[in-house]
Amino acid sequence: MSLNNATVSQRIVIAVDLDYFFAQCEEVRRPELKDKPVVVCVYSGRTDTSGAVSTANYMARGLGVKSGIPIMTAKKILVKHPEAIFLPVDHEYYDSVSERVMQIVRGTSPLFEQVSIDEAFVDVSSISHSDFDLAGNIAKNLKKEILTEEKLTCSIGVGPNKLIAKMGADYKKPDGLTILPPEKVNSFLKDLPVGKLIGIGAKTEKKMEALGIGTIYDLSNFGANVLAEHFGKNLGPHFKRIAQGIDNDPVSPRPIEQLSRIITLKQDANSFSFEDQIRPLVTDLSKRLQALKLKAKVIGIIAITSELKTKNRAKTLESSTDSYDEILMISRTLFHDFFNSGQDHETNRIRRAGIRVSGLEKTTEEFRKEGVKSEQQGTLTNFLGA
Ligand code: TTP
Ligand code: MG
Repeated sequence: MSLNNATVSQRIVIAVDLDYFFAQCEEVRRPELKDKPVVVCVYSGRTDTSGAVSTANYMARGLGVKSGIPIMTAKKILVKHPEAIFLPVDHEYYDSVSERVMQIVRGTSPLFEQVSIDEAFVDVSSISHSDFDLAGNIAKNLKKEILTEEKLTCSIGVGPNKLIAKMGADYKKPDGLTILPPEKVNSFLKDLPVGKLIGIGAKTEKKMEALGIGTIYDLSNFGANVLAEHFGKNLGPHFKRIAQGIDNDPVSPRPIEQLSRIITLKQDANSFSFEDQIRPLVTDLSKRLQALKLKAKVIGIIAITSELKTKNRAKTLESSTDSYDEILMISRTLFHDFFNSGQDHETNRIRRAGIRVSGLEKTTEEFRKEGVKSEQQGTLTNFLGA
């Protein structure tokens, strides 16, 4: 009986996507940017303006700037906006913000899957008791917490699976919340153009248009055989299923691979004179490791030079650690070696410094617990099978 209930209970997935992520991170550390067009760029280095736009804030987007366009084009679009700000990407900083946000999202439920730097799914079926109203409240609280803790807005979709949750998150941006219980899925999907379906790119959309498929509704009613003929025997039926809002892909937690913290130094340095500024990073990392019941096999330092070049050094340990003292001691040695190794001290003058721990392993205590868990599961399976 209870097995039956568990089988039929409603799955509820939350999809979180941070708004204009890189550009919003820039606004957080420089609030004066908020009322200006902000364009974050990947400079290729050939000329001052060669490269592409990584992302832009909504003010710049409103004027026509989009991810992927050449920086030159963005400059032309914003030529009448001398207040517009163009900044280079700062991956280390976005990584550390992302990691803190993901920590908040993961706090909702351990059934958490991070899919990109600014996007994650959480399966909240169990903690919401499969109730969409409760799941909506969980989503609202999550938005509030991310805003309070990190001053960032995000858009959230709540749906019966990952596909619908993700489409809900994309539906209203920025700062959106779209709740799609199963009874609302069909009316939500039907009038949207097929190009809005996750997994249908511009090329496929064009091909579908040629077949007379304009909306998701058209696709959901299209003959599976004809779709298979045009898109292949796997993809054709897959497109039809997603147009019907069907997606059985579970939220699959992935192990955390690394944690890092980085700061901008009070002043550029060419020796390890900033240990006081590094200590809080080590405290933070050591606490995070302990909270996650993980230990690091590799301790590394990140040094970003005055010319914004990122340099990394790392040491692999004999046995993994989560200890503040050990992480600090190794970081200290790595920084000393880093500064002493430069032929010319000028090239090792750094503006930003960070610590990264990787090669993360579960603590023995966690392994033991997992062992017990899987034994219990085994017992349950045997019992049900008997
Ligand atoms: P997205 O979530 O796709 O975009 P976004 O967060 O900037 O904007 P939105 O409000 O629509 O969610 O991507 C996350 C980050 O990934 C983005 O801030 C910058 C980076 N990115 C690129 O560098 N190049 C790209 O073409 C895209 C799409 C994203
Ligand atoms: Mg985003």
